[in-house]
Amino acid sequence: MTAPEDAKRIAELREQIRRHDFRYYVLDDPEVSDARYDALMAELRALEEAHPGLVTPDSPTQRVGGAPSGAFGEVVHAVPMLSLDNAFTEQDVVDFDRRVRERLDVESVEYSAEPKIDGLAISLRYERGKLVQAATRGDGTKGEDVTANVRAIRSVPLTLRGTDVPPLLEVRGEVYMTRRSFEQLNRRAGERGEKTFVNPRNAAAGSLRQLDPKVTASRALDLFCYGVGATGHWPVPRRHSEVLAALREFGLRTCPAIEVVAGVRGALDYYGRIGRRRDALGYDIDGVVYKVDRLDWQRDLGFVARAPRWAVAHKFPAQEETTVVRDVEFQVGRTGALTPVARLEPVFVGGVTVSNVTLHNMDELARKDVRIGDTVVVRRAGDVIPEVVRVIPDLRPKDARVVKLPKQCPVCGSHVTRDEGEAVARCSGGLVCSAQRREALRHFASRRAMDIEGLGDKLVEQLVDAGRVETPADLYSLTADELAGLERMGPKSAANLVEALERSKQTTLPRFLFALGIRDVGESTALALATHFGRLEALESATLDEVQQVRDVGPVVAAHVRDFFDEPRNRKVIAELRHRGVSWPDVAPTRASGEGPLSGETLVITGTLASLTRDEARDAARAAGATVTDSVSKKTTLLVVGADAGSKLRKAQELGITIIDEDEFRRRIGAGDR
Ligand code: I6G
Repeated sequence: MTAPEDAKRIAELREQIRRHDFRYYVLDDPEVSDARYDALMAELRALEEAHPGLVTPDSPTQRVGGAPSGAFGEVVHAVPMLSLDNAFTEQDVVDFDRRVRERLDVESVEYSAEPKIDGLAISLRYERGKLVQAATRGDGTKGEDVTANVRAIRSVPLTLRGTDVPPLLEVRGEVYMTRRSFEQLNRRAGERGEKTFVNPRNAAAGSLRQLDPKVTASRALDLFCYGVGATGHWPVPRRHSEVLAALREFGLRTCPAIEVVAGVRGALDYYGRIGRRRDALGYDIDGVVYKVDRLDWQRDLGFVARAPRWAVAHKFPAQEETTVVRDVEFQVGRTGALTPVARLEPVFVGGVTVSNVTLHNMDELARKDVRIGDTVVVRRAGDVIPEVVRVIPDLRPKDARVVKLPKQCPVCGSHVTRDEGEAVARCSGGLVCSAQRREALRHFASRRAMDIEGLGDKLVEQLVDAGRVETPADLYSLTADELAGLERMGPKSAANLVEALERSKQTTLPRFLFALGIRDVGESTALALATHFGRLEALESATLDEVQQVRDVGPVVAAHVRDFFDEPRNRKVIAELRHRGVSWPDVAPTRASGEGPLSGETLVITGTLASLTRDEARDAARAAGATVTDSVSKKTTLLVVGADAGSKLRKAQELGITIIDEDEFRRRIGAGDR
């Protein structure tokens, strides 16, 4: 090609690449594959190498350029970068809205609502559509010049889109790292023995403040824009939401979750919705921001000190806090497993007060190196159980105590064993140990097991401590009179409990097997055992080899099952339970024939089931003889539908396939009602 043709092609390629960047980063709707995009970039690079005179700083090939700088220069913001007032409660937001309406003397206000990204505030300066400077917030008046590094962020356009770009535009936004990129970065750092980052925000900050832009380029940073600073002669739209729409047209990325909401009700509703989606967003947010949408009203409201009167940040409860470990104690579980539990100085985190946190087992405790007296970071995200994220070594007192595994069970004094290579230590006391008895009884009574309504943890504790109940069979000899004599028990609740005990006697074989609390026999294994053998007697007399024939039962679980039934005390308890009237209908066994209640069915499961995970349901269906597949086709004979089912349900309806709900599915596999 001649030079003029090359110049034309270079311009075309740059234009195409910018368009693809826009579609990918701003619209989230790419038009071409990654491979096609890479090919366009490679072609542009080759042409620019052939014609170095045609290279321009805003070419997509020039994101990472120049040698590492020694330091960051200082930038004075043309318009200061303000801070936001915080609201921590609904009442704070109600008060904010009332102040806004009173000052404006209006009935109701529309707010632009958006997630508050947990990243770093940044200001980008575009002159005649070209990115000329990027600066951190700093103290709000002066920040650091991070232009070279911000150019390396792929979602930041080096040139604004369109023919009508303003001569000057300062854009404000938040640089952040997605959780996925953060995890990848930390995994790689861990593999290389390098220091890892504490959270995505720190990783983003560390990456942006790299002296070598090549390092920043390798760190998958992102940007969401949330407003403007200096705007020169740009005819600024009339509403904040329109400003954001205009920024998107210029090729700048804004958060897709932004909405305009009506009044304080709309704002609080938005807060609730975003809060529920928080974990699914893929990036960390620490609240939502409400801004008066009309810009003339924003001007009327003005500022107090360094914060606008027209905006507020409604914060979520912090998900991480620091506190002190007062002690570490060991709890004994149903199977005798000793679990170290940290007793904490109570701390309010993720919306609740946390005073105890499990440390899982000795390996986990050693990995985190938690000692008594340590200051630790505790995290509680959403409904996830709280955890100790890490110790803060600098705050470790000199007399911090290392936690040792006790030699004796803290409850019954039996010796503690820990097998080679096992993380879990166990009390060897079996049902002699009242903690194991208590846990075994709690499990027996639980909803998914015998479902004895009203037999709560406290009551079990009282009955065990009083020596009244030693085995599950003893529960069925309790009378309303003696129950009514217990603490916090009236005659009515005592009568209700006796009734619940009576009701629980009619059960199913899978529930009964699950309730026995055999080590490693969860709900799905119990179901598989029940459908394989059909009758309890068949399982009781099965050899180790025969138990291993059950789908998904390996040698370890089979040995636990065998050990359980070989123990005379366990057989005695089972006999007593049956003697007291616990019974179930037999299940058609799949063992002999390979046949089961679902033999011949080709089954698909869709949506969320309430009582079984997807894997458990698949295992159970297979154990009942079905062939389980992922997608609905003409071969499918049965569709099991849970909550929020989508296209599979529609397709099955179109094909006229039999559709059953979870309860019917449970009935067909012999698992009984939920
Ligand atoms: O720090 C901020 C984060 C997010 C903001 C902000 C924002 O809007 C979504 N908006 C303003 C006006 C300010 N700081 C000053």
